[in-house]
Amino acid sequence: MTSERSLVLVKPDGFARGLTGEVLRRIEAKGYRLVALSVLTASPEMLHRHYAEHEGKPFFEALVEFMSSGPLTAAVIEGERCIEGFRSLAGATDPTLAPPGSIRGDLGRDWGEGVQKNIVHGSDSPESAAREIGIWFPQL
Ligand code: DAT
Ligand code: MG
Repeated sequence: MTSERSLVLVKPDGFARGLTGEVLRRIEAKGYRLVALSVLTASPEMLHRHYAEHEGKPFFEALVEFMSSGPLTAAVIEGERCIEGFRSLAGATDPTLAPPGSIRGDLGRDWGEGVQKNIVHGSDSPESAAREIGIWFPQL
């Protein structure tokens, strides 16, 4: 058994476009379970912690500003290899390069705003998942 948990965000662009249900539908259709679900507007402080690995990169401040610009949906999902599995469902970071069939490939738009508005976040490793779940759902 390699059941694991991952932290998923429907980012403010996806939330504003009404895509939360579509993202959750794909997660559930794949067979992953929802463990926790929350709608909130994240503080810059939370996002500095969440995106700590990117601190100092040229896009970091704009990313934090965008991610704190409005409500988003945070979820913890659970299932066999769901960390890798959700990354596959999401597709590549750049929505133009993400394959059709993936969330970013089907729904993501890169219309002059770079790759920032790519609808979803998913943890990239068990260590990241544990760290991120602690930030978004400290009660778990
Ligand atoms: P991912 O979200 O696929 O894990 P990442 O961790 O490399 O990608 O980057 C986090 C987010 O930061 C990403 O979803 C969008 C934004 N981002 C990444 N690279 C960027 C770049 N070169 N310019 C602008 N935004 C970028
Ligand atoms: Mg990442």
